[in-house]
Amino acid sequence: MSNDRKVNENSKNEQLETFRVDDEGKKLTTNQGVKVSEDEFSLKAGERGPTLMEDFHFREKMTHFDHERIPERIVHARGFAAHGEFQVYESMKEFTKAKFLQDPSVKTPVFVRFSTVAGSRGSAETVRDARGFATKFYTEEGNYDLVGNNIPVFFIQDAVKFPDLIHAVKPEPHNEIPQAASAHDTFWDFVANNQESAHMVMWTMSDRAIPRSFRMMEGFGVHTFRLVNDEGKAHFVKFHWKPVLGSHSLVWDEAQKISGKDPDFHRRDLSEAIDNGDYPEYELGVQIIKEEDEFNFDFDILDPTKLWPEEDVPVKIIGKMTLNRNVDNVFAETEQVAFHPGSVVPGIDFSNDPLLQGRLFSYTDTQLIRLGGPNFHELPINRPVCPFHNNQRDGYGRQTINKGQVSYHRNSLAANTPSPASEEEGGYVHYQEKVEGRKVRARSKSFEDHFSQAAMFWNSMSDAEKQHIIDAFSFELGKVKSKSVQQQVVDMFANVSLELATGFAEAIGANPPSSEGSQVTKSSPALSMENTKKKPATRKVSVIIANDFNGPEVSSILDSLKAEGIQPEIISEKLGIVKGSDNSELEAAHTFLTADSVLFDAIYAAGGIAKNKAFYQDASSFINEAFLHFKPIGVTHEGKTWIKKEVENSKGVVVGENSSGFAEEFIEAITAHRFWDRQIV
Ligand code: HDE
Repeated sequence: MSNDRKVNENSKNEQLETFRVDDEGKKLTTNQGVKVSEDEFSLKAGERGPTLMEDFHFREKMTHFDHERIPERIVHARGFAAHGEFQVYESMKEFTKAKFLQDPSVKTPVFVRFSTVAGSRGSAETVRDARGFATKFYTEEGNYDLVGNNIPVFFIQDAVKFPDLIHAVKPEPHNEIPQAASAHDTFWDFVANNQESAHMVMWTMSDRAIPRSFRMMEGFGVHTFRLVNDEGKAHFVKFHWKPVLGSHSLVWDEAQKISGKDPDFHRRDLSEAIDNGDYPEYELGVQIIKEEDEFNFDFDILDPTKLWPEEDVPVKIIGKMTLNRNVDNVFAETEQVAFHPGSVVPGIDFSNDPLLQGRLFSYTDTQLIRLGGPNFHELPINRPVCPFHNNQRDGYGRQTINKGQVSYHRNSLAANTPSPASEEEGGYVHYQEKVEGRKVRARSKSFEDHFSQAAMFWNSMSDAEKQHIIDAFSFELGKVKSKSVQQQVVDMFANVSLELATGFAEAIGANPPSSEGSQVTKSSPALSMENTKKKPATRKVSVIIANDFNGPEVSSILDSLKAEGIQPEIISEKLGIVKGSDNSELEAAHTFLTADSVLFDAIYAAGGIAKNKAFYQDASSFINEAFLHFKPIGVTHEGKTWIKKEVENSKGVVVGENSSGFAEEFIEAITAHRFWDRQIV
């Protein structure tokens, strides 16, 4: 590996290191560096007298505090991030000249911020919503931002409608209700009157909108971009992130309860996984379409409400991203990071998707108000790892001290530097797409079909997924007060599926739809999470146990779980040591007061004898709730008496004594994650 590469690989961390400060063990000073002798009492004229203006320490401390908040993001306010690295598997030279996609030995530092869209900064994380999945690649040619979502399509086709969409989904202005939820009149009124939203609404009403973890969801660039190679040849491209653990979801009842029990569920999951060394991994995939094939599809490839079915345009996996470092300070890193879909490097270019074109304006504009001026690129988290030089000067918060008298181009006093770089020298040259047309405010005819892909999505779902979608519509529209809006939505979604629209019309007491329903029969198996990868690793199992448990057998079962990367956590009568029959010890991390069934992927009722009879009741309702959420349940020894008969004989409930056989079967059940057919019978 050459020295240059090594510099790139380490440089973001090294660069951030110069800004990281550890205050522990240091003397307290003012921001001017003057040591402070007293920090509990302001300066007064006499012990009972008025405070004095000359107390510079008080004034500085209070002023800084008064200005601690910055405006939260207008969308995606609630987010969490991590550092990591990206490596390409094989050179992408055939398609792009982007340097970070050429050499498998190059590790490019990345920073990824995940978010919900609608909620404000303090809102719960397991709400029904799309998730942001924004990646900043600190490449040696400058920063490249892939600012995507966990859903491959969007609600609208033209950026000019974005303020309307967001006004409709945000809390209603007269009472600021509801927080972080689309289950209200204005959102559904927008949907019914902007029918291009149909496809994305199918995704947000599906289980995709309640992910189990940031580590278990896909990411999509959504728009069509271009890859351009060193001969100037372009291909259309869509970007995908595929989580190595597969994509998995919560169930709606569980998601709502977690919002109260642990509103930080997703950030806790991500940061704990990184702390444990279970680094989240995602493979980067590309779908590529030749320029000459632009019009060979039954949808317009520039339309952001359409995906490219993976069965028609395969996803080529080209590299892997690993998140391996938590942030040190959420404000300085996660909050101050500024993404921009227009941050591209040579070899990656835009398409004419009208949603993308509008985003290219919005992101800089929003940072100006949010980060307070034009120098946000100088914040440590936003700085490129390569040098940057230009004639931009001054503004709020300027950190660079530019030397010399020249700050303009063209000049002779500095030999006309900084000088533009030719394409050969790495200068960014826009792809020379031929464009002609009249100035019109119009929707292309090729953007007019709003329902075929929404129907394809429905057709691709498993029975359980379909039922969850009907339930989600029933919930959301059940919260809508306007009968007219409810009916408009029923009639609209009959164009997607009669079964769907009739299903939720019935639940909300609306009239059945009058339309014929959709004639679309196409499906795309890749869209169903039923077909995703399933792995037991990093799944959390709550082990319910009391004193006198069977020491040797339980510890052997726990060892087998851990060997698969499963994470058992002990719940008992009180925190601290629980003693086994053989005097072996386990440490309880939770009680029924501090933990909740919804916070675990599976339950293992391991037995023992409790002092307090209430323990059995708590254990039984804990297990019952997991059962209703279709989760794997394992029971051994006295644990068998804690469960109801109908639970015992159901799918995904493993009852055993023999530790090796039991462990194997229980691990198999954990790998399956959920047993939906409990619901269908
Ligand atoms: Fe965004 N979006 N967006 N968006 N978006 C923002 O930028 C906008 C869209 C996405 O973690 C804002 O820095 C417009 C699609 C993510 O910091 C703002 C339109 C997709 C994030 C903005 C869209 C996204 C944002 C708010 C319609 C998926 C969070 C704060 C044309 C491909 C990034 C900010 C982070 C954030 C505008 C639509 C993804 C206002 C005008 C489609 C992941 O600039």
